Amino acid sequence: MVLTTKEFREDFSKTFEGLYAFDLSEASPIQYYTALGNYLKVYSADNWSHTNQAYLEHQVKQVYYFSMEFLPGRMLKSNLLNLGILDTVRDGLREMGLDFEVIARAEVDPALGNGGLGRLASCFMDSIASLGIPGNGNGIRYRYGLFQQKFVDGYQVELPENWLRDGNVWEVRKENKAVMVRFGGQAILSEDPDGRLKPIYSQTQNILAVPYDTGMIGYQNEVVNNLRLWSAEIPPEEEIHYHTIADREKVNQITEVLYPDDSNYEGQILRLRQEYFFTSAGVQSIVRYYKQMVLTWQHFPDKVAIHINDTHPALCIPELMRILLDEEGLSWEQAWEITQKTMSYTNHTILQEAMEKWPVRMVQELVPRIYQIIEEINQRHIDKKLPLYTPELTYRTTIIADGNVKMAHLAIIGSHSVNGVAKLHTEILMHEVLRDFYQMYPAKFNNKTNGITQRRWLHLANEGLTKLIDNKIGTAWKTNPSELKLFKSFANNEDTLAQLAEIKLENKKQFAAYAEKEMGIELDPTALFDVQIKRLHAYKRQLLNALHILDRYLKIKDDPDLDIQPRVFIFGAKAAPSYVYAKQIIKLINTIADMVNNDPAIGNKIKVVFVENYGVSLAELIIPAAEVSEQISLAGKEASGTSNMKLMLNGALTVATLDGANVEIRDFVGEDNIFLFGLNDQEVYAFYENGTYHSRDIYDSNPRLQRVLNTFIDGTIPGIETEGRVIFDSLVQYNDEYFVLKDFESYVEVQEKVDQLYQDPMAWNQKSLLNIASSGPFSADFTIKRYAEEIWKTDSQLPAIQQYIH
Ligand code: 9GP
Repeated sequence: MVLTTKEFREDFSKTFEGLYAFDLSEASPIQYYTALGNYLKVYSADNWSHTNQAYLEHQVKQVYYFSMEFLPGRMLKSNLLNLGILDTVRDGLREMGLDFEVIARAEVDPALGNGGLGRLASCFMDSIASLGIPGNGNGIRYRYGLFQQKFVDGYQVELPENWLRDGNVWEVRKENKAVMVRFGGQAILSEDPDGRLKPIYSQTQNILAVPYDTGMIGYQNEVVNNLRLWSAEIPPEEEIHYHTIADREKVNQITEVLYPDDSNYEGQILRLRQEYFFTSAGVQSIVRYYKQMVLTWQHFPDKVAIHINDTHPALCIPELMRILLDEEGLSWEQAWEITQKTMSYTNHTILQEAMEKWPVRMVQELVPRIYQIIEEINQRHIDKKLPLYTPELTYRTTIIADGNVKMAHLAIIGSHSVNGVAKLHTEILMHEVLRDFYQMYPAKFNNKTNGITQRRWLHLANEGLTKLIDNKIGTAWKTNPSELKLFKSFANNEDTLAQLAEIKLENKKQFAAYAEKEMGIELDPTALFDVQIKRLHAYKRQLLNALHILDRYLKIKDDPDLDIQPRVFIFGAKAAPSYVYAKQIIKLINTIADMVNNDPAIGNKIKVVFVENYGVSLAELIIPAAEVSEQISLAGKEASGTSNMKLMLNGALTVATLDGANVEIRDFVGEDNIFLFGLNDQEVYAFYENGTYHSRDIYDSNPRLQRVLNTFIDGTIPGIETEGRVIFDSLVQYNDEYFVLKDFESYVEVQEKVDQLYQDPMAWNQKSLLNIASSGPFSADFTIKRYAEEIWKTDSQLPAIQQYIH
């Protein structure tokens, strides 16, 4: 049944009046948006319940994707697109004299994640639903998301991100599905009448976990899956025990904020509390659902796949063990077999500091029964492996070591599958970082290169380009992204290339309008737009980008008439609040921006724009306008990256080290259509091994670089005495951990090549087109197909769901 604009207008007006009881013409954008959201919830309600019904009736296997972070972005447009009514609603609103874009912008972009990891989880939710795979997200409903970033005098300042201020129209509170999560106290094991050891709990703190469900709407396929986010509450029957505000606060705190500052004990224990809270609640609700199917426990892994996204949800493993052992009375062997078959784990980083470990004392204190189970898993692991491997190797793989619980070890031992997120990353895991485990469990290891949803990152974000592609190759790429390669046949078509350029220019103008309005920076849209958008971290080397800008700056200062390709350098990044060095880099880049943007000798030859509060919505504005994609991490450090894929899909040319998924981008697009530079991972490892890297020597022997670096400390860049000195020392005195100086020369060289190519618009546009046409393999649809087939063993249920409708 096709919705007409007339029907839409009538239903929407009714929804609006039902909600607000006043004249539609007097409303604010947020009210229109809320009414539209409510309208859509009703519009899609049948699909949501039919999907649930189909899954339960057919007793299909479902995947539960446990993630501490989700970054869904604004959902209004994507829900409309996926429901197939975007144009109708837009037209209907226009007929009512309302501006859809203004209404869409009223939606808050929930910042329930830090970066790539959380956004990946949301791309996966879109693909899982769009492929008709029975899948659920499981996470935390933080009352405050990742801080709102402001720049004050160039410094990052963090403000609370109150994303729920106006309510959240997409969620449904389900108190009937609440579960209890137990913390602290004691768990004393004692024999029950059947002779089994069971814990007797005393003095525990019981917290009510209340789920808020959000429909994950599949792309025009009538599927609506579920994202379940848990909120912590005082159980009504225990209100009496919470006398003081401080006591009540302790409960609220659990789901108060994403990544509370964990630089102190209180912060750390809170984070661990969050981890157990949402894993316990999620696993309990899965078990409860499973029990409706009246199957024996042995079938559990045939119906349930639990995916552990990074180590944060690794407590799923002892929690499922706890339930099977203590509540369902299974033997250890039975419970362990079921648990291992059910769990799978993705590693997203090789950085040691990001490898979670928790002090034993903390785990014992917070979740005593879970700790007992972890201890036993650990002991059994040792007992089983000691006869097979050397004691050194065996003890390197233990879960408990040096007074800590190592979450990655727990996740690997308790799962049947361990995957990395790009080919190179998986290789590094197998042969370097996790090589002991790879030796023990070679069959567990596999690669699943990340992916992105082309529906949000091309169709919605770049409507101009979408129209062009639709015209040239049809629309099938939206569900079968490999079709994008058909676009290659237009690589020599001058007319298509000219249209491509025009679309890019239009997108650049839109970003320029934003920069002018929000930041007062005037940009020339015909300049080359060069983009680096990702979390701020030393290994991602935003500093290298800054050095390149300064090198250009000095060149122009030396020769103001220099004929150089004008560039706009765009940055978007948040630094973790306690990561001082990253914040100093933000201050540095902001100060460079001020200096360069206001220097009449520089004019439009260089502009630097560091957007405030980078997030999904800003990415949707920046990416379509990008011409150069900066993927310049030190080789071997970036697990995958996903902005590299989004930027390529939108026609940016990649400047890259051979790191993360850049390697596969190179393979698909071909070496002629990417700008590679710098050390490769083997060379980096060789330097580590030989200890032969001396950044000071590079500084001493390269006058050009020396001059650039000296600007940090010689007053050239005003007002960065402290930051400039720290950064200078980190690079020159303390041996430049991420080889910025080593890669500088080849980086600026490759940037010169970028400039040269840009002088030939047809050649540039051709490469841009080839990038777009080669980006199909990076669709999350393919990634998810591989997860579903090879790890989760879940099948698409499209026919079963659609039979309810037809
Ligand atoms: O740093 C990785 C990034 O390379 C990857 O693209 C993303 C999604 O797999 O995960 C990031 N890792 C984390 O955020 C923390 O492990």
